[in-house]
Amino acid sequence: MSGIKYFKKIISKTQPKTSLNKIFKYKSSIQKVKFGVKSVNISELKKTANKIRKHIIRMTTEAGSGHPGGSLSSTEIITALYFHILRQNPKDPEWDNRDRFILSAGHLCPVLYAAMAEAGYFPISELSTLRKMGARLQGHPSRLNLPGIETSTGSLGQGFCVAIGMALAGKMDNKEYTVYCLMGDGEQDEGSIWEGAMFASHHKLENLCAIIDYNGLQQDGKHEEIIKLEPLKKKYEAFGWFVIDVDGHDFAQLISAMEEAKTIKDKPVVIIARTIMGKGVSFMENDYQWHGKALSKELAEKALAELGENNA
Ligand SMILES: Cc1ncc(C[n+]2csc(CCOP(=O)(O)OP(=O)(O)O)c2C)c(N)n1
Ligand SMILES: [Mg+2]
Repeated sequence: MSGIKYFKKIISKTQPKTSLNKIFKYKSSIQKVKFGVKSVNISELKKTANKIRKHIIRMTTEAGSGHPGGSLSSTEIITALYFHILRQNPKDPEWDNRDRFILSAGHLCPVLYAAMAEAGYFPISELSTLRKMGARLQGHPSRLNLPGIETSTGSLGQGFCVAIGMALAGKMDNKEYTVYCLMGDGEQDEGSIWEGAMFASHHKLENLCAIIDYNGLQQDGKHEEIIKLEPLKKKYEAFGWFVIDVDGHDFAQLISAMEEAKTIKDKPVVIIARTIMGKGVSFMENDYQWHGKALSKELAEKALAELGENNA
């Protein structure tokens, strides 16, 4: 039996039939790279990431506020999750066996909303309602407002701890889902991260995959000027985690790390994804002032023109 057929057989026991086509939509694509039992179309993912970047610029400029810098640095991470890794069904967001995704760095919600809209959770036109009164797309993800959001986040450190609780519950109930959690590198300054890290390895939460958007910057500057992070890999290893270090803009590396994470036994996994704040827009790259500020209409046009060059 081929890898794909075998994977389909296993998956079809747990996943509604309607989403099977979506899961394997990259199968017949031209530029194929093999990862385990699934193929991935990297050029398709790049196009999707480019669309998502443009949504991020448009929606934050329309709102006049928000967090574009980290949203742009984590675009490939979120795209890899929503368009290759996560077993979810946008038409059935409460499906019991779905993989859980928690955006612990809740301020990065523009990239999450853009990916969810592109994946079919809600209409793309709704992206223009970001941060508007009464909108479902609040300035930080709100579980009560938007189906598909697993837990409300925004207070740094908390989403990670909820993700750990969900992984523990999944393990206790013998569930097949994996819990994925995206954190910021500045978020590592929170004490609750390290309490959670100890707890997760103590309970051998192999169904937990954390990802750190390591863009080197946070709200007020470089983290080595605020609270030194290094040696981060050694710290997580000392806390009992399996650590994978990757280029966070390289789909091949990201997806292979996420696939490898599924094979690790008895340990939670953290992927340290090296990224660039503001990635994709030359005048935003590596500048912490874009952590939490929207572009003016004029600058947004410039940014969209740059992104339009490798249009998707
Ligand atoms: C508990 C808590 N303290 C402070 C904040 C305010 N805050 C939001 S994002 C942020 C910086 C986080 O840095 P990082 O995780 O690196 O995100 P990036 O700047 O790269 O987007 C801070 C201090 C918060 N949301 N929660
Ligand atoms: Mg950061």
